[in-house]
Amino acid sequence: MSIVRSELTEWKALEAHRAEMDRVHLRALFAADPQRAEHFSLEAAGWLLDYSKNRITKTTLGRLFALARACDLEPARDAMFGGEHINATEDRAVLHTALRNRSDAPVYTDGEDVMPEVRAVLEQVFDFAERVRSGSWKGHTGKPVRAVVNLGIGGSDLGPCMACEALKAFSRRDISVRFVSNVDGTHFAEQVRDLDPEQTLFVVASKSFTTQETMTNAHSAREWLLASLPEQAVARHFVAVSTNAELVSRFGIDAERNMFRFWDWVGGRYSLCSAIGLPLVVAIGREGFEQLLDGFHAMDRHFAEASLERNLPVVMALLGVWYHSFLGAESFAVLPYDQYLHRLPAYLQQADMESNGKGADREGRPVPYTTGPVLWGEPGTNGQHAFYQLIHQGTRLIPCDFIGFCRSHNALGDHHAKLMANIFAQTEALAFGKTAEELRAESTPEPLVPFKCFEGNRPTNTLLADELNPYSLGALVAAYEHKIFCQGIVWNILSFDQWGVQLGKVLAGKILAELKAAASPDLAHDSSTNALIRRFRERRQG
Ligand code: G6Q
Repeated sequence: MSIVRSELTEWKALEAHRAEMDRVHLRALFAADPQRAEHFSLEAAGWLLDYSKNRITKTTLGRLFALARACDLEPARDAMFGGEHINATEDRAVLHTALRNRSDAPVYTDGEDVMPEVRAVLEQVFDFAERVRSGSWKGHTGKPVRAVVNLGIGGSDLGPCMACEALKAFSRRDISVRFVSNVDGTHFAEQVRDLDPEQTLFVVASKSFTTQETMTNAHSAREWLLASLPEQAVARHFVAVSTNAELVSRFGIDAERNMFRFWDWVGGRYSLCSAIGLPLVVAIGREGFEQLLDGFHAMDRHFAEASLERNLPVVMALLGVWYHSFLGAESFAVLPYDQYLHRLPAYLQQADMESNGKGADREGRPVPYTTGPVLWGEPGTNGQHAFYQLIHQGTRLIPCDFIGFCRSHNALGDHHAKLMANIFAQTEALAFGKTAEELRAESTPEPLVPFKCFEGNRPTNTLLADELNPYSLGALVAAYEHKIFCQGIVWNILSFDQWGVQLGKVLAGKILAELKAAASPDLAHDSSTNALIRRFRERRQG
C-alpha cells in the first residue's frame, strides 16, 4: 500500500504554508516584486500563461513542485506517453497523444506501434471529408451534401461540437454541421426541421454503438430519411465512427468503407483528434485539421519535455491543487473572452469532472482530501453582467482562467479593444480590489463604504494567444488535458475511467420498461420514485 497523499511530508509542508499565506494579499506580493509578472509567466505552443495574479510565492511553487515529484509525476507522464495500461480499472493504455503524434516516432502499446493504423484512419477521414466538401460524395438522388448531422453524446459530441463552434471562422459556410446529442426528441426535431433529407448526411458517432441516446437518435434519423427516400438510401446518408463493426453493419452502414475506426486506448472525452473529429474535418478541411493536430502535438511535446518548473500544464495543475486541496476552493471558472469559444466550458466540464470527479484512490481507499473541482463558465463579457458579482464580492474562493486573443476574426470598430479591456480590467479588479481608504478618498458616502469595498486577492490565470485558430485551439485543449492528468496523479486517482456514469444508465433501463408497460407495473422503488412514475403514467396523455 502506498502512502496516502495527505500523509506525505511534502503535503504537510503545504498545509503549514497555507497558514503563512492566509495573511498575504496580492497587493503586497505585487508591491514587493516589480517584476512579478515576468517571474510568474511562461510560454508554450503560442500561449502565454500569466499566473502572477495567484496567491503564491516562490516558496509556494517550490513546495508544489516538491509534492509533484513526491507523487512521481514525471514517471507517470512517461508511462502515459509510453503506452502503459494506466487506465487500471479498464486495463487500457491512454494514448490520445498518439492521435496527434506529428513526428516519425513510433508509439507502442502492448508491443505494437499504433501509428500506422492512426495514420491510415486519418487518411480515410480526410479522403471522405474531401469527397463531401467537393460534392463528389452524392446522396441517394445524386445531390451533394449540404448538412452533416453528428449523432453522438458525451465524448462523441462535446469535442467536435466545441471545436466546430470555435473554428467557425475557418469553416465552409455552405455545408451546415450540426450536433444532436440529447435523447430528448426536441433536440433531433429542431436540428433537422429545415433540412432536406436528400442533402443530409448523418454521422453516427459512438465508440460502442450501443449508447441509448445515440442509437435512439440514429433510429429516428433513419425514419426521418426513409419518410422520403427508399431503404437503400441509408448507405449514402449514414456513416459511422465506431469500434463496433458488427453493430454498424447491422444498422445498414457499409462497415468496410463507411465506418471510421478508433481504439479502446482512446477515451471518449479525449477523442477529438480521432475519427470522432470527422464533422470538424468536413467543416475546416484537411489543412485546418492538421494545424489543429500540430497545436495539440506542440503542447504534448512541451508537456513531455519541459521541466516541471517551466511546464505550462504542470503549473496550471499545481495551482489548482493549491486552491482545491489547501485553500478550500470548491469550484473553478473558465472564462473565454471569445464568442467562438462559447462551448469550451461545457467541453472542459466533461474533460475535468468526468476525469477527476473520483473519491477512491488508485488502491481503492477513500481519499481524505477533496479532488476535482466543479468546473463552470461562460464567455466574457456576458458573465460580467451575471455571476461575476459573486466572484468579486461573494464569500467563496473561485479561481478563474481568463482566456483571450490579441486579434479578432471580426474586427468591427473598437469591439475587440473593448473586449480585451474588460478581460484585463477583471483580473486587475479581482486581484487588487478596492479598499475602504480608496473609496473614502473618492468621497464615497460612509454608509456605502462596506458595500462598495472589494477585498481583492481573488486568484486568476490569464491565457493569451495571438489568434484563435486551429493551432492555438489544439494547444489550449492539450494544455487542459495534461493539467487534468497531472492533478489526477497528485490526487492519486484514476482519471481515465468513468464508473460514475453507469448506475444511472442501469436504473433508467429498468424505469423505461415500467413507463412503457401497458398495465400498471408493480413498482418497487422508493416512495418518491414510485409516485413520480405513477404521476407520469397517469398524465402523459394530456
Ligand atoms: C467519455 C465517456 C462518455 C462517452 C459517451 C458516448 O469519456 O466515456 O462521455 O463518450 O458515453 O459513448 P459512445 O461513444 O460509446 O456512444
